[in-house]
Amino acid sequence: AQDCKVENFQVKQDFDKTRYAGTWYAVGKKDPEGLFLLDNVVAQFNIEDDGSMAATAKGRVIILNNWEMCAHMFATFEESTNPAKFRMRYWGAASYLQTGNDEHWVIDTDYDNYAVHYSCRLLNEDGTCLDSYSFVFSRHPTGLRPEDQAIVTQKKTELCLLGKYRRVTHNGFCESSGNAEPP
Ligand code: AZE
Repeated sequence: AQDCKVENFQVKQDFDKTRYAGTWYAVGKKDPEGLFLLDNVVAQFNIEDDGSMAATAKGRVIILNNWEMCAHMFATFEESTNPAKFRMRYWGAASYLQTGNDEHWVIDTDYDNYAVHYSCRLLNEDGTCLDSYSFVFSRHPTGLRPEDQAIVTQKKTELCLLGKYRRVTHNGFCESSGNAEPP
């Protein structure tokens, strides 16, 4: 019962962005094509005064001529008819970072421990995804609780991405050597 068509992927029912707000540590990720956040990825979701969702994120990146830095990113989210499906406009604190406008789907979350995010950037003719990225988030920097691991594995399978994730390490890179300028 799995055709891997993006339009058939199930997202979180009755997603509640208020309960989603706060800090999430990326503990797993599936990379898209091209430049991407490497590790030490922490996202902070907020609800603005007008009720819309916004976020900031940090993560280690390597840009230009192998310049390693902590990317400080901002995002605003546009809602759709499905409360768990957003359009994310994002940009970097510095101009040489990435800007974009990606899908941002919340596939599953219990709000207190884990979340599975998904974004397809490019569809194939048959409706499957050609270029996607996905984060497994935890409220705990140490990782997922054992009882959440099976759920997350199930969701990876439903996204047709099982085996394509890597662990995201947290070693404090974005807490110290943060905001240097490139040479
Ligand atoms: C996400 C959480 C919500 C806020 C943002 C996120 C994504 C950020 C990127 C950043 C890429 C930066 C690069 C810089 C050179 C989903 C983690 C903004 C995809 C590649």
